[in-house]
Amino acid sequence: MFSQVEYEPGVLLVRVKEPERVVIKNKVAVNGNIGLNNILQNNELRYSKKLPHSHRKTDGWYRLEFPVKKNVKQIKDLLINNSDIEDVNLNYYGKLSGTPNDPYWDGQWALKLIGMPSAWGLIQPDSSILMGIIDSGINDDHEDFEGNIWVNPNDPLGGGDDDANGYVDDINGWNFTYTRIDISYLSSNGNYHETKESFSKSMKMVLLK
Ligand SMILES: [Ca+2]
Ligand SMILES: [Ca+2]
Repeated sequence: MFSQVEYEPGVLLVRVKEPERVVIKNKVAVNGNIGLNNILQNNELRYSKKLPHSHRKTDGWYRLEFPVKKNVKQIKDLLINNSDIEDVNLNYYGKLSGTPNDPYWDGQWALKLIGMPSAWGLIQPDSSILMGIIDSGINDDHEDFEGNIWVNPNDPLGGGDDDANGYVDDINGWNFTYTRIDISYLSSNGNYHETKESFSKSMKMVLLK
């Protein structure tokens, strides 16, 4: 998730309409029309650089640098109306935003309290990471958990402790409160513990209770 919050002062990213004809070089649009060169010179273009491209359709982009005191939004409007120019953009800074698109986000007060949005920007999804969750159980029908709950490959259901770790059929985790495999969700106060959902997209959860 990215949000556009600011842009680089004095800079425009510009694509010429016919890259095989118009080339911006040394502060001049070579083979460009008079109007285009007037815009560049009147606004004191001080540097231009052709951006690397990987395909003919992405050719023709330039980074243009004007004095930072110039209003690049005004220059943008002038350029976009020029017949030699196909597209103009401000150079927006991309900034990671950890705020999810969950419609119930506003009600999950605890996540904001522990600074979860910042953590989301740091976590790299890796399903090989197992994370133990100690809580009051889990609603394993929750759509956010689908495919994200750890499955013990060494102790399938069947009534035996196949992996000999002392817990019979600990296929997703263990309920230490009652010494059994039941890790279903139990809440006496109506609160939902969304931290589990918060991490579940990044790693596999081992459920403990
Ligand atoms: Ca076991
Ligand atoms: Ca078993």
